[in-house]
Amino acid sequence: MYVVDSHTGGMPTRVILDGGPDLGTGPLAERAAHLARDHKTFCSAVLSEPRGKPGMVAALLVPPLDPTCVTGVIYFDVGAVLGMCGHGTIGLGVTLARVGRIEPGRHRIETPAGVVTIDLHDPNTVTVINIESRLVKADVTISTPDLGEIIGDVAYGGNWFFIVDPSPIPVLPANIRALTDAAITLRTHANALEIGGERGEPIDHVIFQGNDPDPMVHSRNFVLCPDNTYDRSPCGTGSSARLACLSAKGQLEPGQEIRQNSIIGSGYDLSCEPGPNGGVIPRIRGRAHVMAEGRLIFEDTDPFKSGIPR
Ligand code: PYC
Repeated sequence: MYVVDSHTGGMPTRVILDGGPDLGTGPLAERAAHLARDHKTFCSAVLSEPRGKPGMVAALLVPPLDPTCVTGVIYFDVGAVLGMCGHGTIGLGVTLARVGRIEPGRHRIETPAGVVTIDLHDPNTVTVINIESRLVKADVTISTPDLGEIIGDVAYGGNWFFIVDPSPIPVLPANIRALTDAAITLRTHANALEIGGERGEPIDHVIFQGNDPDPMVHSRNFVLCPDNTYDRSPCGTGSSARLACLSAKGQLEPGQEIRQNSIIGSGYDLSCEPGPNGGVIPRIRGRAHVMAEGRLIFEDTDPFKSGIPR
């Protein structure tokens, strides 16, 4: 299996250029469901330790249905197959350039959530123009014995988010453990209460918004991912969902650019335009760096060839 590893603002992406399972030729959402249902061992082998690392997202390249797309891609972390991944798409753009598959300029990429566009500005800088993102339900109250009453927004940005602003816990690196525990508790309660998408889609990510010490930065976030690790980047799909909330509440003008930092201080430049269905079309500009290129080997005699069970 041939892979290239990159990181986007500290968040790792492993692009699988060949050696993945055959998922057929159907719509990408069907192929993603097939991956989630029938290839759990493959997902764990690629991303769990010892071959993978906590937080890592894989980008499995597949043939696109839409011939105008440079590739199709299915993203997954060790907990779930994702509809879309913003940091992964920035990493994918930089990786495709590195292996000589794209030049600077505009390219289309097919994902299970829809076709996204990237602008590759230079070998490390990519703008993602994401699928239409939307606020689904504003000011939803969730009560938990540990956290009390928490108010947040349900929003979609290619994945399903519960966004809490302001965070009940300061968004500081020293609080990553406490933020992780609180976010897992909230997601568990949200899903038990069936607070999610319009068609019953469960919440897969939780965001806590806080202030950033830099006055030029709009806010700093903590994002819990499906694998129960936190996003080292400000989360591209989460930032998209957040843009949809700010825009719906009249707190962001079309085209207005804001800087969003992650809990570790890496950042995206964000803006959005109105979308055709009442949501917004987000633009996410960030930087990625390729770190490694190689073949993953899974020896039959290796007791951890499927990864260390979680
Ligand atoms: O950047 O959209 C994102 C993302 C999703 C999960 C991890 N990163």
